[in-house]
Amino acid sequence: MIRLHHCVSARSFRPLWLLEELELPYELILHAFPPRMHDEAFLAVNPLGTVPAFIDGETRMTESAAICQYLAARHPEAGLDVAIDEPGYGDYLNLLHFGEATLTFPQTLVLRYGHFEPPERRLPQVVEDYSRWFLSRLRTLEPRLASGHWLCAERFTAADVSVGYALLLASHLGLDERFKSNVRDYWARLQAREGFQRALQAQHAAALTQGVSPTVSMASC
Ligand SMILES: N[C@@H](CCC(=O)N[C@@H](CS)C(=O)NCC(=O)O)C(=O)O
Repeated sequence: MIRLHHCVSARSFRPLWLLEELELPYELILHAFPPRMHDEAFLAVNPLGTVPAFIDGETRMTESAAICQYLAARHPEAGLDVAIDEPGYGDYLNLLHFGEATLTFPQTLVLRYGHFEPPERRLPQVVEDYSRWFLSRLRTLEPRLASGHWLCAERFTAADVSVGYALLLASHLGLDERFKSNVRDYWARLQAREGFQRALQAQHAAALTQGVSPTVSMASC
């Protein structure tokens, strides 16, 4: 069975959400954040010490967007993948990776210098600069979302999960108040999905049964 190592609301939420969208069986292992500090044995699973760590038979992966791409491609019948011969294929790959490489990256700096570092090392200027950077990158989605409910291929895909996670993280950072209208509506549509709601419930239940705090830690990314 697929095994996913996860911290509450960390990037491993992407594969968790996709697993729920696909309704696949999986084992969810919750770690307190950061796992490398709380569970030395985890370094044998992922020497980087980061989540996600994803195991499917002989396959081991540690990049959240790549795991989404893998799962969607392995289950094409669900339509969360965009096939190589579909017109939206390039758009799909671009947006899937945009979610992590372009959107989550500046948020990591906001987290670190706004929440994670001890007060004397916090840098409000970095927080504001990278919040703006994130929001300006996000604004590039506005015209795309004016003409469609989802990002590409005229349906919900793994690219929406990838970008959707960046919106979830933004909401934990209070940046959702600065979303423009089309992104705000899109974020509401994403949250209304049954797969998204089931993923939230799964992480909450697993946290409680595995003795991990179910509360979002602002340091968890
Ligand atoms: N690019 C990777 C980043 C993975 C990553 O940095 N995960 C964070 C949580 S969001 C983590 O585990 N940090 C713990 C640490 O750095 O020790 C991905 O998208 O999965």
